[in-house]
Amino acid sequence: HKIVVCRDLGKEAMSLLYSSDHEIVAWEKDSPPPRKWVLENVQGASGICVMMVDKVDESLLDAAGPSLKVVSTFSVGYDHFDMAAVRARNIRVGYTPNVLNDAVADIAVLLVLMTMRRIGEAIQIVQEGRWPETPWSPFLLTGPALTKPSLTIGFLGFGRISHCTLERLLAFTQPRKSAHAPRCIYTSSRVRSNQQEIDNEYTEQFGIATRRVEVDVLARESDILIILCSLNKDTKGMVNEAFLEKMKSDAVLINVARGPIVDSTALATALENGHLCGAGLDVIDGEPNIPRDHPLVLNPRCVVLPHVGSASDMSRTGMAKLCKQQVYA
Ligand code: 8YV
Repeated sequence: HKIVVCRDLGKEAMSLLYSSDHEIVAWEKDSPPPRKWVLENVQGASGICVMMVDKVDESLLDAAGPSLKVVSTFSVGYDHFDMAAVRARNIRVGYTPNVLNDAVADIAVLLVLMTMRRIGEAIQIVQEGRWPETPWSPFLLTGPALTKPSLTIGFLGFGRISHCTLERLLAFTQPRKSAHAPRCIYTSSRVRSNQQEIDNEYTEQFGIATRRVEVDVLARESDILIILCSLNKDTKGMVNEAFLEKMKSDAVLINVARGPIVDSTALATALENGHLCGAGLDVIDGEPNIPRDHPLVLNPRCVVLPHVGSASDMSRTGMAKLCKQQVYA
């Protein structure tokens, strides 16, 4: 079989690929291949390994032709796939769940801590040499505490990474069994007839009250609101002006999912008007073309990271191996 690999997947995964009997055509660079290269090389391929930035659309599937059996992406998200086109051709999709749960959950917690404790602003004071003229005062750079009694932790989307994030956050909050224990609320696109049963199981699993709520309850009641859902036509722009207006003024908003779920203009306005304590974004609409004068980059209450959620050595190696395995499977 001919297998086209659209990036250097690292030593381990690449040598596994090359040690097979298949014909490997690889763009062995860190930067994405020109679209022209992809369209020319996928012709007659049985499998293709792609990244988040490589669009899997009609043009790619047409260029590959009827030989194509599987497209495997080096990501857990597959919003870069035209799934209707893929399904219509009976092509299998590979992706990389689980291996990145811990790395992304770590970054979610990091952003919670950074935004609640206003670390972005604090770093700026030191880096810009403003410390000497910033007089110490008792409430300089104070923010909400994770030990706040009855803290409400909200998740927009409650899958594997959310579970890992919640588990970590509970190490910072009031004890699970105390009178002021935190609680968890979440939204889910799946409507289940046994919802109560599922929430009881979650409550048992995490040791705190956990229940599914409607989106506006999530916006209104969360002290920490973490976006961890997939990007699709329903979630695109879901965190808009109306959503942000409902949020508590001392809440933090964290996005470790996909940029377009949040309306950046509405978020910048909300932060400027003091509608929110802060925002932590590992992803942002329009990435990577984010100029340094982007209103969210300029806002001291907003921490913007260049999409590094899964960037631990272990998870990226796991993703590379799984991406390769999915093609072969
Ligand atoms: C990757 C991600 O950095 O897995 C995902 O969906 O967003 C990240 O882990 C990116 O997708 C690399 O292709």
